[in-house]
Amino acid sequence: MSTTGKVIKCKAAVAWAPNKPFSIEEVEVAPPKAHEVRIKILATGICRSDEHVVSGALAAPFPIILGHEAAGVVESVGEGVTCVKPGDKVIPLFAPQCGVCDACVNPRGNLCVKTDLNKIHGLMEDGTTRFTCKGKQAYQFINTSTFTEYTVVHESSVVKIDAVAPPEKVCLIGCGFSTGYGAAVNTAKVERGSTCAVFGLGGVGLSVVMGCKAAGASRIIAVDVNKDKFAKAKEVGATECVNPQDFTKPIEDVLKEMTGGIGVDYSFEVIGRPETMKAALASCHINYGVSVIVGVPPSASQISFSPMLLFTGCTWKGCVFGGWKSKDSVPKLVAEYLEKKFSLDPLITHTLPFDKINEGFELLRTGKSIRTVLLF
Ligand code: PAD
Ligand code: ZN
Ligand code: ZN
Repeated sequence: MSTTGKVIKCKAAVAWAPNKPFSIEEVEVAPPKAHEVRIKILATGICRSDEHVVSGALAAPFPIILGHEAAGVVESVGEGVTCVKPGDKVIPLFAPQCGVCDACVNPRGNLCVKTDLNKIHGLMEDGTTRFTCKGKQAYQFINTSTFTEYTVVHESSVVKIDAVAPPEKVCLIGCGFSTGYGAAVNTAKVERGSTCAVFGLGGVGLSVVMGCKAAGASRIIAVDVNKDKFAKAKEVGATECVNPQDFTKPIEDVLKEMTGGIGVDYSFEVIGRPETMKAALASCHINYGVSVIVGVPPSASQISFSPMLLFTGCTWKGCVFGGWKSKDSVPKLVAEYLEKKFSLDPLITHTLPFDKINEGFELLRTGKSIRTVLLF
């Protein structure tokens, strides 16, 4: 029996309030309106950005259906949608690509105006959402919402991928892998023979390490307070691992010493803390160092730092989704994965049924997982 045009009742993990476990609830998912697409989610990863909303670090409205790193199949499309059709295998795009705004037409840009990342409002373009739970509207999350059996996204936030791609792996191309890898190859433009430092060795940080390695960096110094992350970091390309807690002096001084007093060519903050953002900047070569903020800053945070660091020539920048134009790049990254140009296996430490989502978040909070993939 076709579900096209009808409300679908299905299971979703609803976050009712900050710092509370997810509740698996029956939700009603409305049919897609014009230029929208309803997707059956097949697999979704758990990313620290979801946890930032649960912990309250990243401000968002509640109740909300989180999740943004997924792969699925198109169930139905609204009027006017031509980019995908029912049955297509797809990846939802938390960084949309409308194709016509300033950032989309500029080759240097990728932060489309349709993004919901600046100040998360959790609504579709008409000011409503497609989710109802217990008679209440549940908010959507950064143009995606994937902790649900079905979701609805705008057509600028979905792209078709190769039908043979395994959803339980390529879901990571929807966020963690692409974000980290792209931060190295697109945003920093790491050069062959260079020295890099990567702060934070979660799924995103390890993907930065992979990007630095692919770009030909000769030294990749991996920094984390959890030494259990070091073996995996070395497996994917780190040449040295450092735990800041093993030193009394600041980590930037440790990194300067390790590089003969000059600092690294490229540094990446992949944690989401103002203090480590400053330390990553201060670890760079004072003249031509480039430091990239990848970790999501807490909504209320501010940074004070010596402008001398920028005056002497350092570059401090950030990137969303690794600087990739999402619609153009995600199908290509999936194709490269299928051609075995990179592996996602080292990033996936746990696979759980969707119902065990709270267990998956606990693995992230306790530092035991890199990526947990939830299967429906
Ligand atoms: P994760 O929690 O799996 O990894 C973070 C790592 O940082 C862990 O291994 C921690 O042990 C380590 N860490 C924590 N505190 C420190 C410290 N003081 N010094 C050194 N290491 C420390 O997260 P993730 O890999 O899923 O995400 C990393 C960040 O990237 C997070 O802030 C997330 O929100 C952000 C992100 N940004 C984008 C984007 O588009 N910019 C996309 C996806 C994720
Ligand atoms: Zn993410
Ligand atoms: Zn755009």
